[in-house]
Amino acid sequence: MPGTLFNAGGSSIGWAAPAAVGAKVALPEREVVSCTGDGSWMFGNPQVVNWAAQFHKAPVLFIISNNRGYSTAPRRSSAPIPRAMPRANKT
Ligand SMILES: Cc1ncc(C[n+]2csc(CCOP(=O)(O)OP(=O)(O)O)c2C)c(N)n1
Ligand SMILES: [Mg+2]
Repeated sequence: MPGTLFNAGGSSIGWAAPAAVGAKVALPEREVVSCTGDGSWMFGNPQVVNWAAQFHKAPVLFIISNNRGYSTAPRRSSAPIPRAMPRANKT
């Protein structure tokens, strides 16, 4: 549905989870779903996000794609130094 899918407008990881709680506080009658990678989830300070969601009574569904690490960033930036790849991505 138009106007119902949002992102940070750039590549700012960590935005999705707190933004989803903010959206739920603003529009409590709507269902809010947040989709992130596991690295992005950790960047969003999950303890604070979960606390804020409870405090404001703003339940949100978090869907986290867990590949046990950063995949996109190291693949691009550390190609010349393969041993710099995070362990979780060496499997
Ligand atoms: C604020 C911010 N810091 C750092 C980056 C660089 N960065 C781009 S993708 C990424 C890793 C994302 O990890 P994850 O969410 O697990 O997704 P995956 O690459 O594993 O699919 C990082 C650190 C960024 N885009 N924004
Ligand atoms: Mg990941």
